[in-house]
Amino acid sequence: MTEIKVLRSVYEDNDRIADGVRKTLKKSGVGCVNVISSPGAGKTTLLEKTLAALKKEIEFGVIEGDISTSIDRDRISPHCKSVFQINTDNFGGDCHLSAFMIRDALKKFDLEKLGLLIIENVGNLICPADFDIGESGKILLFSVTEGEDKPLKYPVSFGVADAIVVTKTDLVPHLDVDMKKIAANLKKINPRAKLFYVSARTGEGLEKWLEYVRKLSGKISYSSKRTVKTTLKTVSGKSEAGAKPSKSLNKNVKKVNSKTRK
Ligand SMILES: Nc1nc2c(ncn2[C@@H]2O[C@H](COP(=O)(O)OP(=O)(O)OP(=O)(O)O)[C@@H](O)[C@H]2O)c(=O)[nH]1
Ligand SMILES: [Mg+2]
Repeated sequence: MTEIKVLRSVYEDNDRIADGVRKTLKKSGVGCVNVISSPGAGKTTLLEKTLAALKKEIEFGVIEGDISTSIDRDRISPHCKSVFQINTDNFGGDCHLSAFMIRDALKKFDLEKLGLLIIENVGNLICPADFDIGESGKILLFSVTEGEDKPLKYPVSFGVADAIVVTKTDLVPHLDVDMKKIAANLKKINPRAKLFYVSARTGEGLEKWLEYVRKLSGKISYSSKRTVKTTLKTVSGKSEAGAKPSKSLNKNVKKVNSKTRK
């Protein structure tokens, strides 16, 4: 039973610090999103494209989270002056970021100048969803190579997301993936999340995603930690729960599915 007490204490301490982070961000009027996915789903690539497209409009800050290396920070740096790398192996090698890491990292930013702080969490589809880091919204990336069943198998991560970005859609014609099943599973687990289907490689779907990011910048009204989901929904307008993959994507899938059945 001692173990349960320790775990509760870890979460309570984290939540308390996360509330402090949120207060600080709110005071400066900075939106903050926590980007979560399994390793390699395309977080840094999507961020590179997003920053390159919007850096003249929005003053971004980026916190990169990884167990070790500064590879992602170095990829983001050409597009953003304010990037800070957190390596969790300095804190025991955690598979997720914690609120105290963000609290300390905020000291490196001129918050008054920022419009949107983007935090790329450690690549992991389980632990980051359990740790509030003071964000105003969670964005989950899920690549088409991961399998249609993943929303069902990782319901917590998919369930807490305010927006879900299905990535690498350019690969669909080469895969035996059922995009309708993906859409149905996403809707089943999280009917309120805003859905995007994008290819960072070809640019398909990026415009809609960029429009969403524009709306997140600087205008988020923070309330308390667990109600931030509602807050994001408000700034993003009407919920697109259950959005369907684009027509061209469906066409590609049909083509490939009929090929593979032969
Ligand atoms: N075909 C294709 N490949 C992509 C796309 N986006 C990312 N990739 C590739 O996927 C791999 C992983 O991309 P990253 O952006 O590093 O993924 P990540 O989620 O940041 O990875 P971690 O930080 O290690 O968890 C790289 O080889 C990218 O080039 C895409 O839209 N299409
Ligand atoms: Mg990355």
